[in-house]
Amino acid sequence: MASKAGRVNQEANIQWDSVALCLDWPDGHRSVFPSIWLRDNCPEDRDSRTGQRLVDIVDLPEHPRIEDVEIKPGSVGIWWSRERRQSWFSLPWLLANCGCEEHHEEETRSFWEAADVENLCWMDYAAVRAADRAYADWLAAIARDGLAFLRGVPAREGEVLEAARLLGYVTETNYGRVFDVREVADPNNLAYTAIGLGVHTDNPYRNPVPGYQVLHCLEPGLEGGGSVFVDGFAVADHLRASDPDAFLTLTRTAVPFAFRDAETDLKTQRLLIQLDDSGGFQAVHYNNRSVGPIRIPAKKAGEFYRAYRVFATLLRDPRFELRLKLEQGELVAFDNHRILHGREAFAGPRHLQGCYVARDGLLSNLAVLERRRRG
Ligand code: OGA
Ligand code: NM2
Ligand code: ZN
Repeated sequence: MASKAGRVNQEANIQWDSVALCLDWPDGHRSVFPSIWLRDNCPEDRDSRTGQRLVDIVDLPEHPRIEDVEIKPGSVGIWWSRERRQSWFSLPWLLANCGCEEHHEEETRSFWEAADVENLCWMDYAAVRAADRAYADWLAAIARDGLAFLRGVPAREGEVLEAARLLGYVTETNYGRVFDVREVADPNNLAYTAIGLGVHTDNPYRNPVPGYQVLHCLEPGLEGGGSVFVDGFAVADHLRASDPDAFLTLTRTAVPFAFRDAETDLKTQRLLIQLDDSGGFQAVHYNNRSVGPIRIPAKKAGEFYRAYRVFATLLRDPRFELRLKLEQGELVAFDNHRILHGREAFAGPRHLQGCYVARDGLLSNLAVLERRRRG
C-alpha cells in the first residue's frame, strides 16, 4: 500500500454528484466522501481559536446536497444546495481522513518475544530529558514495544515521579502517588514481601486499570530479585493461532479481580484478553494473586479452566520472556495493559520505587513532539 504521505503532494482526479465527492489519487486509490460526512466536517463550523466544533449533528441538514464543486490547487470547495455557504477542504486533509478500510489505523505496535529482546529500547535519562528527538524516540519505543528502559536515573527517592512525567499524568491510588516496593513488616500486598512474583499486570481490580507503570531501582538487593517481562499481546497472538478455542473463551469470559485491606475494597471484572472492535488487541489483564472466585455455569467451567491454564502456561514459557536484573539507577516504563512483569524472590535490602501513569498522556506527548518536529 502506498503511504498516505506519498499521495498528498499530488493532485487528485475529482468527481462528484449531489451526495458524494469522489477523489481518485494518482496511485490509483479512490476515496469517497458522503455529503453528510463532508457537511459534518465543514471547517467553518469550528471555532477558530480552539478548533472545537460549534454545531451539533441535529443542527445539520439531514440530507445535505452538493450543488457545485470548485477546484483550486490542493483544495476543493463545495457549494451546498439550499444553503448560502461554500466549504473548503484541503486535499491532504481529505486523504488523511479517508474512511476506507485500507486507511484505518495501521498497526504501529510490534509484538516481541525472547529472540527479539536485543532490539528493546534502552536510553540515557539525561539524553531523553535534554532533546526532543531522544524523548520522542523513547516514547515511541513504549508505544511500539510496550516497554522501554532508562539508565542513569539518579537513585534518589521521588525521582521516579520526575521520570513518570515524561509519559503523562501520575495516577494516585490507595498505594500512594509513589509506592515503595520492598519488604515490610506488615504487608498489605505480596509485592511488599521478598517472595517471587509470577508475571502479572498490576491492579486488574481497579477501574480504570492503571495505564502505565514505572519502576525505578534504588537498591537492587543482594541475591535474586531479577525481573521478568512478557509481551502479553505476543502471547495472546500465539494463543489465537495455536488454540483458537481457548483464545475465544478468554476473550469472552469475565474474570473477577479483587483487592482488600483495612481501608480498601476494590472489585471489578475483566476479560483476560480484551479485543477492540476490529479484533485487534486492546488489553491483557492477568494477576493470579488477585483473581476472585469466578462465577461460571458448571458446564462452562471446564473449558474456561482449560483455556486459563493454556494461557498461563504460555505466559511462563521462556520463549516469550525478557529476563534481566534492574541495577541501581535503572528504570523501566511499561504498558500495564499489555506487558506482564514479575520478579524472582530476593534477599537483602532491595528497594524499587514505582508509580502509575494514566493511559492517554503518552500518545498525546508523542503527537505534540511530532507536531513540533514538523514545525
Ligand atoms: C509489583 C511488582 C516487581 C518487582 O510491585 O507489582 O511487580 O520487581 N514488583 O519487585
Ligand atoms: N503494588 C506494588 O496489582 C498489584 O496488586 C501488584 C501493586 C502494591 C502497588 C502490586
Ligand atoms: Zn506488579
